[in-house]
Amino acid sequence: MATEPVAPDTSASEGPPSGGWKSTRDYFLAGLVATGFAVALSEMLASFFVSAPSLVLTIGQRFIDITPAALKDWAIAVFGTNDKAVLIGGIVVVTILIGGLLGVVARNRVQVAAVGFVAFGVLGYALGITDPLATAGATLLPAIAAAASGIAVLALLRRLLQGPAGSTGPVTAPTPESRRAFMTASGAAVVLAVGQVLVGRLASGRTQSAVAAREQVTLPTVAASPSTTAAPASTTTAATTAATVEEATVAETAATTATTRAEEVVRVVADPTPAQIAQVEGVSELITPNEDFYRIDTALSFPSVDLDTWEVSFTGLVDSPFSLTYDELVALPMVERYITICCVSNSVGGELIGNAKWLGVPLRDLVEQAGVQPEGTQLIGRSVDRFTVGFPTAAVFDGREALLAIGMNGEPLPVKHGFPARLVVSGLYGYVSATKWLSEVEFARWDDFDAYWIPRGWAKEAPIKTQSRIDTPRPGTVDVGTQAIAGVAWAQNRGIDMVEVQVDGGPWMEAILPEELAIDTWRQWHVEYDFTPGSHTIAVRATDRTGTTQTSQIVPPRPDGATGYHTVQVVAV
Ligand SMILES: Nc1nc2c(c(=O)[nH]1)N[C@H]1C(S)=C(S)[C@@H](COP(=O)(O)O)O[C@H]1N2
Ligand SMILES: [Mo]
Repeated sequence: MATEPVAPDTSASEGPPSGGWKSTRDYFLAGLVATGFAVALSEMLASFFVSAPSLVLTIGQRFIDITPAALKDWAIAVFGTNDKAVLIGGIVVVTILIGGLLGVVARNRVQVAAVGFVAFGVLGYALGITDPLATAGATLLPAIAAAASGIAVLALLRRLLQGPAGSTGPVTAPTPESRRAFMTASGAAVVLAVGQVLVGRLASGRTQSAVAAREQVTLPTVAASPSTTAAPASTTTAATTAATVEEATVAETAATTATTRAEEVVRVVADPTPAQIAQVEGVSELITPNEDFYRIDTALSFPSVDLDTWEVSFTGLVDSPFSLTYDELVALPMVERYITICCVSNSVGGELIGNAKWLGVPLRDLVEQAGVQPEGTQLIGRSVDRFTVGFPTAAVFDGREALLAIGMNGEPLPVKHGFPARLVVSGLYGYVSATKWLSEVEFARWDDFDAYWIPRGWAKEAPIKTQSRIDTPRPGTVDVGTQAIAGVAWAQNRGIDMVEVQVDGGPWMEAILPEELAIDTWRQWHVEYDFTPGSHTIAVRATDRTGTTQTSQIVPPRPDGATGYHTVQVVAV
């Protein structure tokens, strides 16, 4: 090839690299292709087995675990909820770029490049095996496949570039024919790699096994209505013991299970009445649909739990440790409760909050069964992915709603919200209370253990602060004339007593509140306001049942929750 400098006649083990810049580029490309192929193959294999971790995801997960809090905050601030996608993309790009350098090395020293790929595989295995669901055998497979396929593809492309003599004689520039063959092979490898990624996505053994397991689950369901004539006898019997008007005690119909479980009881909660729901357009729905519910966790891929082996255990400073299988858990007496959960990272006016009907076993029943000892002042909730929360054991006994939940809005917990079981505690931020994919409830001394977020700069005790949010109007323009100003306010476990709205620093106007659903849920509010032309600033503040009005003082989420009034600027035209 005329444009290519003639390769200096140096031996493969000494002297400068041969072939100049164009050649370097070809070998770099070969390295990129080989590494991309290797990553794609190992990801595809990992997706076939629940016990084989994705090497890319485990590297990402370890990265998240060791990342200093400041970098994490920066990533969330810059990339928002895309931070995980950016991390995964970054890991893939960096890995493939390193592979490109290995390709350049392989031009003269193919063995050194091979060692590089083996190092990739070893590192992948070492990190992969730290995945809580990984088994050694299943982790070896993608690691070996990555190393072996990387070496094989690189060796093949190198051979094409160097021609038959390349393996023995000195490295020479490729002929036009060999370069064409190289480009064709590279293209084919890229196409294959993309295919592997697609197959992997479809197969995704982990997610699918949890999704499939979840679909098999039958929650303790409730008869259509205690008064329905078609209701099974057990239902009628149980209904006669109904505790309150709001709570009918109904036996499960065991719809799809063969056995009748007459003694199993669910205290259902009545659906909201029209008087409890604001009839205002633009306000958040009183019950957040599962699809719209915010999601916050440190998991890069959702932990996939095998229901046949899953257990939740009660351990630590207790008299009678025990564990429950999923079937045993589901068979326990359950309650339904409307509880609003929210994230401490929610900024004023933010969206990291939602309200759901949770079905679960009162945590108090389980803690009493375990017999927590007086020194067991901290309840630690551990997850299958090794996340932890910790809150005062006293919260289980102070009368608040605290559930070991298995159902959300009438469905088994969605995988991303913690299937098969999670904690939900009224009045405590999620990071100290709401363990998803729960595996263990352990009791310890308060000072003996700090849960996941505590060393990362967040408060150890984190009661939810009284807050309110304007949902409508949104910032922007509104029509001149009478418009609804509406939103939600929350003070879980205390209840919202009053919401006030202020426009342009004028008098505070008391908002209309529908009847309260529960002190554990947010409350919708609204006022009608006559907007005059021009720009306006709307502010809101809530007062809880203890008589405390939310503070106007502006503080950021860290360390224990943001405060300040939510304000919205509009221009009426
Ligand atoms: N296993 C696990 N559980 C977890 C978390 C987590 O990172 N891992 N995050 C907590 C935090 S910070 C919050 S705010 C809630 C969010 O619950 P959601 O995603 O169902 O809304 O889950 C909590 N439970
Ligand atoms: Mo959170």
